[in-house]
Amino acid sequence: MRDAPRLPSSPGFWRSPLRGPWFTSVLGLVLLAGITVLFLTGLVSYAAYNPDLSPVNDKTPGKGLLGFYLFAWPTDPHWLYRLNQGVHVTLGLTLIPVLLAKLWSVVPRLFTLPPARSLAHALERVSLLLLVGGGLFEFVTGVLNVQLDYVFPGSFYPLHFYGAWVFFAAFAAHAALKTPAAVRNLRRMRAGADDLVSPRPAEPTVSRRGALWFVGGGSLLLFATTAGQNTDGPLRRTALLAPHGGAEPGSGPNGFQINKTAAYAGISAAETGEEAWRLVVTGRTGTVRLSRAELLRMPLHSAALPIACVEGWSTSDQWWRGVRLRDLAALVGDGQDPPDVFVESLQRHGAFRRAALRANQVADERSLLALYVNGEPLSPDHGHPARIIVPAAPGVLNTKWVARLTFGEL
Ligand SMILES: Nc1nc2c(c(=O)[nH]1)N[C@H]1C(S)=C(S)[C@@H](COP(=O)(O)O)O[C@H]1N2
Ligand SMILES: [Mo]
Repeated sequence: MRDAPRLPSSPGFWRSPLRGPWFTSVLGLVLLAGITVLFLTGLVSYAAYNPDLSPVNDKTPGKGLLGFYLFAWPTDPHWLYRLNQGVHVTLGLTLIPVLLAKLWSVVPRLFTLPPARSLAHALERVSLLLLVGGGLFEFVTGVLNVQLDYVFPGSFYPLHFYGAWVFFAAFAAHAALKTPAAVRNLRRMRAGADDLVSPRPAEPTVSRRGALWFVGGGSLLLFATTAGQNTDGPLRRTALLAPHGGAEPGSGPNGFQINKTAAYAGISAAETGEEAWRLVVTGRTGTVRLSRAELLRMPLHSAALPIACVEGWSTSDQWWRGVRLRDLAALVGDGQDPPDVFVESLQRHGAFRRAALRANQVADERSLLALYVNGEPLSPDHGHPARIIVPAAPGVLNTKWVARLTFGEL
């Protein structure tokens, strides 16, 4: 081979005949739609924590104006967070092959010399650095959180949240500049002169359409091995990419996914037993302490609600049975128009041992302090003797091993 260019900055170095405006444009338009949905479901997911309600709910304090869009998270439809987070995580994983193929398709541009021809060109390249760096950062932090179960306890949220704004700003600018040309490129299949087209292409081993099928097949495979984590029937076993190594939930009424076990949370049988455990409820008119037996003498109600975790897994609806939160509010003088409530677990350490629920969540008659699930007392790992369950709320607000409810003051 005479004169084979050895440097990635030489135009002839990149030889794949697949590269060209058509291939890059197809992938770019898929990402335009997909990443927009990821950004929106991500923002919604953050709002679902009700972060402006109480500092304990807010994993990114100091967000400032970036919280401009927050709203009171509703309780209807009851599967709202399950759907939103399922879409966010499943779509994010499914887009990985598309993102990688898109980066591969434009990689020659990374090595273009001179690095900057003008100030405008320099600015464009810096924005591309934010785009590529931000995109990789968001996908990597997201996958780590889903797969490794809180590798960065607490700090995942600010990283992923601020990263999303930086990435999406660069993404929006890039989309505004490139979308018109991408749409034109799709219309005319044949590539004209373009810096992505190799000046000395190698023999093709696969057509452009074949390559797209390959990328799409990769996406489909990721989808098929992820989506099952949003069920708890036999389909759950198809979720090969769901977090593993956690507690085996076993079978029977309590046989659905466990996030943190009682042992992990440091909850002992001694403190949850009939003798020791009391629920402390405080409100406008004072404090009452209730044993489990006393709770069981209150009116019990049922609600069919899922657990849906930020990590992207969820259960189908489980039958919870327990005391309505608003009935507990009524015990301490807050029956009419129940206020917000601050929930505390027996657990002494860990980010999820406390949570605040908004008045609309307390008022919903499906919001329970659950004592039973699917007809049996809660198992230790699912929060025995009592846990919170609220329609449409993220799993993190469904506090287990509840010890104290404080109505009104957060
Ligand atoms: N006390 C306490 N409650 C908690 C947690 C926790 O770590 N400690 N984890 C929360 C999270 S993140 C989820 S997704 C749900 C999971 O409930 P499960 O383990 O019963 O499925 O519990 C929530 N309640
Ligand atoms: Mo969770």
